[in-house]
Amino acid sequence: MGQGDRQANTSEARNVGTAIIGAGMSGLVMGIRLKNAGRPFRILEKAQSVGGTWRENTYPGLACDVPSFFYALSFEPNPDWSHRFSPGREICEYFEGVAKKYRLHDDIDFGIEITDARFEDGGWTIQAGNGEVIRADFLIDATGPLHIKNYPQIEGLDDFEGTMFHSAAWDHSAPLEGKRIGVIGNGSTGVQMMAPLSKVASELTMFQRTAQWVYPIGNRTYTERERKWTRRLPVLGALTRFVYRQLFNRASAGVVEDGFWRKQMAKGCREHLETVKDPELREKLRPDYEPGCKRLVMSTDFYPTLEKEHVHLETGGIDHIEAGGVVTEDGKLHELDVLVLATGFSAHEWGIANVVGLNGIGQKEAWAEGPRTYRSVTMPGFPNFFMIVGPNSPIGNISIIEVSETQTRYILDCIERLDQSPGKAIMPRREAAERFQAKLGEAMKDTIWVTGCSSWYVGPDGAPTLWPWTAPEFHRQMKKPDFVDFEFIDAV
Ligand code: N01
Repeated sequence: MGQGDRQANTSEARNVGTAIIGAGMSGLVMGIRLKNAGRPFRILEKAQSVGGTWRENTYPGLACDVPSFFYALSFEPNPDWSHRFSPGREICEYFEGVAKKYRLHDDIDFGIEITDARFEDGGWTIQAGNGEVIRADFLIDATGPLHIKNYPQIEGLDDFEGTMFHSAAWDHSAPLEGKRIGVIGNGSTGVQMMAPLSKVASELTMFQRTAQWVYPIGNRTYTERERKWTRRLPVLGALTRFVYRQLFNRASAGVVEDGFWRKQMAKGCREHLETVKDPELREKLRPDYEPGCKRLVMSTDFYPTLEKEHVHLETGGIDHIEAGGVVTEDGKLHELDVLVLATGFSAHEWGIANVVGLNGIGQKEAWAEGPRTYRSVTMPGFPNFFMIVGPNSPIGNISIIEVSETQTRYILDCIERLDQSPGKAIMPRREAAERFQAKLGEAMKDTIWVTGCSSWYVGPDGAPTLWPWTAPEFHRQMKKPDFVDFEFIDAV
């Protein structure tokens, strides 16, 4: 688009006040905060419904391995959770219910994919895939880190003649009953689907490249009686949430500092591995790195599933894929009808395709050597731009719901601050962001994530994009924006 066309388009464009990209959990929370504050906003969502990751992922066995009472908004308790770790569909319905309650559907443009946003003429010009140009004073990226599917680079992948799909694009029309099913990948996703698939498959094979530590936490069902009491006495739900929150926030210290919780995590995983009866299988499942270095997998049914007669664990490495199935490095063809790619996400392709800040510098250019933020939420050189669950958010430490609630409150504080400085835009000072990055790098050295493993936590620059401090430290740093670390520039 030429400069002249752009100017003509921006003057005609609708101004939405604040543009939030994505109607997943974070986008909805941001919308609620802005709505409660009486501020104009639109949520721009590429799909036709809300729920983000919980809308996209529908694979068998999908659940959240953070307890449901904690994986819920603090201001929207739900007494009706069916399980300690409720199924994905139930979580999606919960967020659909929240969106409905706050009448957020009136504030969402569905089916609008944002490809490009740039700061110009004191605000953001946002280009949608359908050709529409939107103007906004504030731009909030709520796209999250786990939405771009990672398709494995395996020779012959497209030659497979059976049914093949990524775990986040489950083909529910594909018959599974009595089929020979293969699963590539043994992260949280691959592990969760194994037990349900084993109940329908004639043969089920998991192709494991790197062994995973598995921490055993059972998933119990809440009885109707328990739910009735939680409905009657909301304090019971609040208490359950409080207990899980305390437990998770404390235990998560184990990933950022050595000590009691790290030892407990390791002990739990190692003891659980010893429950595998077959010594050969047990050794195949034994990782050669510290528990917690990769994102911990939680399951009590994975090992028993692998011990079933018709379930196999292949660790020999995949050589190539051909029409009939997967060929491992020993030359053996594993014939398959269905192949599931539980191969995760491109977790380091942050945000939308193109975000351009001051002086025509794009986010990708600014992050050529790895993501650089100020407290995960803002970036120097990008006025009135905010990220929810951006790089170095504590997604490997605490409930992501708590992360979003905290960051959205912080963002609103920044936006409201501008009421006192009309005509200005806010962004962090470069030296404040550099100071934050330096401390981050220093603290990262004590974390479990740098003890020698490969994982999606670690970016291409070799640095984990997680929060290297404890949960209380997150809340301390994010309690209120420290406005001396920000600059207010003319936005007119
Ligand atoms: O993805 P992953 P995921 N050849 O990246 C393998 C969240 N989540 O979808 O370890 C062969 O963890 C790869 O092997 P390796 C949670 O945060 C939450 O499972 O790289 N294998 C690995 O085994 C989680 O961490 C819940 O050697 C290949 C797997 O694919 C995150 O989502 C539930 C390969 C990818 O594992 C991602 O989990 C589910 C190749 N070419 C997910 N390429 C909750 O309950 C990749 N792999 C909240």
